[in-house]
This record gives sequence, C-alpha cells and structure tokens, in this order.
Amino acid sequence: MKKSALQVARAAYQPKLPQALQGPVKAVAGAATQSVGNQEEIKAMFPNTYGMPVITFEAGEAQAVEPFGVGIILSGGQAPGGHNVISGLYDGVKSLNPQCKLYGFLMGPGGLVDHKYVEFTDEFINEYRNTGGFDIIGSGRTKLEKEAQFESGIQILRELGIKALVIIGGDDSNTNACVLAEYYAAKNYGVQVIGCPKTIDGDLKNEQIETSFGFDTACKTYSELIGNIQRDCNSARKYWHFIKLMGRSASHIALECALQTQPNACLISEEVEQKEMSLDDVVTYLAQIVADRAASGDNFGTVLIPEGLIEFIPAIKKLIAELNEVLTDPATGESREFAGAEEQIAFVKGNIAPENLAILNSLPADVARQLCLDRDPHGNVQVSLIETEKLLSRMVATKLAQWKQEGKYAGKFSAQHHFFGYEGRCAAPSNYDADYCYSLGYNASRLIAAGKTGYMSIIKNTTAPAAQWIAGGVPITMMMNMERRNGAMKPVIRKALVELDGAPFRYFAAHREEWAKTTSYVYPGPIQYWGPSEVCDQCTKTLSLEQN
Ligand code: FBP
Repeated sequence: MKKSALQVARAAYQPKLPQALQGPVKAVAGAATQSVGNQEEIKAMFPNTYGMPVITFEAGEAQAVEPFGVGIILSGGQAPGGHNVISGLYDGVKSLNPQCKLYGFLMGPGGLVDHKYVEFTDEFINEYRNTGGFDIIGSGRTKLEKEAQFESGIQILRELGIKALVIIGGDDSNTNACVLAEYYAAKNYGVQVIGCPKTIDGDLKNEQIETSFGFDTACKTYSELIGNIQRDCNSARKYWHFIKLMGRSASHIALECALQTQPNACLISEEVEQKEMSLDDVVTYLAQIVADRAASGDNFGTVLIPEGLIEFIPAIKKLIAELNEVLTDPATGESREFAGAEEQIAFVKGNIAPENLAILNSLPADVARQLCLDRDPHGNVQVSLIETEKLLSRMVATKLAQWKQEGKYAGKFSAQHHFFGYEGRCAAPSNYDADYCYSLGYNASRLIAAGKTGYMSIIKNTTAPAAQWIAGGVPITMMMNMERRNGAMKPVIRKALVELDGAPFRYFAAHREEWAKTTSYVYPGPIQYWGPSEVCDQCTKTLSLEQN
C-alpha cells in the first residue's frame, strides 16, 4: 500500500496507555450492578450476565498465561480509531503470551456467521497503526440476533480455538454483543464476548462510558470544514450556509461543532422535541435569525442542522413510530417484503391513522418518500438520506419571501448546502482517539484474561493525562432498559441524547443569541498530531464541559 509522508510519520506514533495497563494487572470488583431500567425484566432475560460488578484494573502480579485465540468484529458505521482498538488488542494479547492469536472477521458480524476471517500478524497490523478507516477487515450492519447465527459462529470460533470475541460497535451492536454473551454463557460454550464503545454519533455514553470513540476526531474534522466555510462566508458575505451534520439520532455532533465554531444558528433536536416545535416553528426561528442579521446589513451566516432533526419534531416522531409498526410483519417481527418502493408507499398510506397520513401528506414529497421506505437492519429510518439542509433552506426562503411582501424583511437570501458525515468517519484518529482506542483494545485483552464476558471495555478520566486514565469493564446489562423496536418490546442499551440541563447545552444556550447576531466565528483549523499539547491533545469541548 503506498503511503503519504504523514502516514509514514504517523505509523511511528506509540499510543499512550493508562499507567495501570503498563504492567501486569489485577481486577478489582465493585458492588453488584442493576440495569438502568426495567430491572426485573432484564434480570430474567440475562440470568448469566446480569448484576455483575464494574471492574477496575490495578497493578498486579505477573502470571503465566496459556496461549489462546481471540476474534474481533467491526460493526456498523466507521469511526476514527477502530484500527487502533485492533492494534491495542493485538499488542495486549501478545503481551500475555506471544503464542496468542488474533483473528478478524470480515465485513462485520456477517463474517462470523459466514466464517470469513483473517489472522493478524505483526506485518499486517503495522500497516494500519494510527490510521483511520475500518478497511483492515471491513465493517457491516448484519444484525447478530438469531440462534442460528450464534450457532454458526460457535463452529468457527471452536475451529480456530477462539475463546473470546470482541465486538466493536454502537448501542445496537453492543446490545447484540450482550445477547450473544448471555447465549454462550447459558450454553456453557466457553466463549467470552466483550464489547467496545464505538460511534461518531457520541450517543453511547453514560456514567461509566465517558465517550464513544471516533466522536472526537469526527467532530474536529467537521469543525475544521465548518470553520473554513465560515471564513469563506465572512469573506464573501453573500451566502447563508446550511450545514447538516451526521449523528443519526442524538445532536451531540452538531452541539460539539457549534461549541467549536460558534455558528449563527445550530438546531438541537432534543430541544425541538422538548419545546414541541413544529416544522414551521423551526423554520420561523431560523428565518428570524436571517432577518435580524439582514437588518444589521449581514446577509450571510451559517446554520448547523443535526441529521436526526426530522425524527424529533413531535408530530413527525409519532408518524415514524406508526410507520415502523406498519412496516413490520407482526407474525415474524421482520420487515414486510414489497415488490418495489411504490407498492411500499401505497401500503403505508393505506394503513396509517388519518392524522398521521395528513402529516405525511403535508411533508415535501422527497422527505415523505424516504420516511416510508426501508429501515436499516436495526429498524432505524435512514436519516442520512433525507436532505434536511435543503428542505429547511427552501422553507426559510419561502417564509422570507412572505415577510418581504408584508414589509417585515428587506434583505437578500442566497443559500449553499452541505452535508458532513462520511468526510469525518475515516479521518486519521486525533491523538485523543489514537490513545483512547489503543487503550480500549489493550484493556479488552485484560478483561479476556480475567475471564470476563458480557462486559464492555472502558477507559475513564480521559480529560487527565493518559497515564492517569482508569481502565476496567462495565457489565453491558447495566446500561440496558426495555424499548419498543419493530413492534415489540426489546432489551436495548439506553441511547444517550443531548441533556438540556447538561453543561455543554447550557454553555451553548447561554451564548447562541450573541453568536446569532454578531459574527463570532471560530476557525479551529485541521487536527494537529505534533506540537504543543494545548493544540494536539485537547479532548472535545463536550467532554471537557461535562467532566469539569
Ligand atoms: P453507527 O451508529 O453504526 O456508529 O453509525 C453512525 C452513522 O455514521 C450515523 O451518523 C449515520 O446516520 C449512519 O451511520 C449512516 O449509515 P451508513 O454508513 O449505513 O450510510
């Protein structure tokens, strides 16, 4: 593989590890845990993996370890740092015994089911250290949830002598990891399952998980781009830039980018829902900002829009909930099959309540169409395919035209549109993500050696220097509650949405009026890998506000 000069220099970077992982460890167990909700139901569904304690690693005595095999899977959307989780795990298992083997299952969970794998070697791993992407083994969204898949998996795990499987994924994939851990434990198959918190969306976090990996690098990449656009915007002074940002559901990415770049407006889906805003309320809010700036002679600006916005507008949320039910076959719990998109849309329209049909019909045709079409394998609307940035700017233009006729507005409105998502998911990991991910992977090897299953690898205290980071594991059942999915109640990891009483949102809310009126843009520039620590080693503003 031909490498850029940056890649060559970056390959030599040795990610930092917490002090506790720099030598032999002992696992210190805390008190028994409970799930965050529906405790009796979750306990009954996970009799072998419920209630386990949180684990913290401390310095311990070296012990001889027999060689063993480990398998790893990358699941779901790409996130910067995945390769470092794998290299950390590789170095971790080799440090326990150089005869240990690490296998990667190809193209996501499907690789386990279909027995497609590679064995990692020093040479292979070294090619990918500190690089972005998931291309080392590829990723996929196959949902690992059926007994037949688990049974197919155990065959290859036994054949390869694998005693532990590490699944790198978001909330859905880690939920499935927990179901798999429980299944293998119940069957006494002797295979441990360990999860690892990944997603650029930043919504897999809680008391035990400070942040999901990739969020830091992705937000820094988007913020660089937004900063560049803002500088262009402030130079030409003739466009309003409508910028949609990834993050399927929660608005953490949009909020973090707003904290880094100080745009004129940033919508937060969770606030839109809490205030019960309609689509028209959202449009009026943005049009007012445009009109106020125009009154001061500024016919330019930037608006950040979270990808999942549409799902949080209460009337549309109700519509989507009914669409999800209608699109699921109650007999099988699987998605209904249709001959084509038109048949699917006609079926939906004929089977939803009149008030929801009215909402559907009131939406622009392209948005309505996307809402009626297929979900991803986890049952989510594919929000990345809905062009909310264009929808909103179109509606703002219409509102401003109306205000112009009424003599309430006299400015010029010309819009540009952007969608930042895929641009940041495979960026070379920032120092934070490079260190955090390597530590998560290395730490997973210690959870395996300690015989744990149904745990997620965790690294805490990450706003401190890496040596002071705290390594350990959290039982996945602790993060679960029951939620309605595809027409039935399911045990799932609770998603972390933006908390409106949390420090990051409060900081944003305290400053947004000023950012709307005055042009207070910040231009963060590109991620730096070498240089002063205050430039290279900063965590996200979200994390720093949350922790301090
Ligand atoms: P994960 O939750 O799997 O990490 O993926 C996040 C994400 O990047 C979302 O932000 C986005 O909505 C979605 O993946 C896009 O999915 P796809 O890669 O299948 O287009």
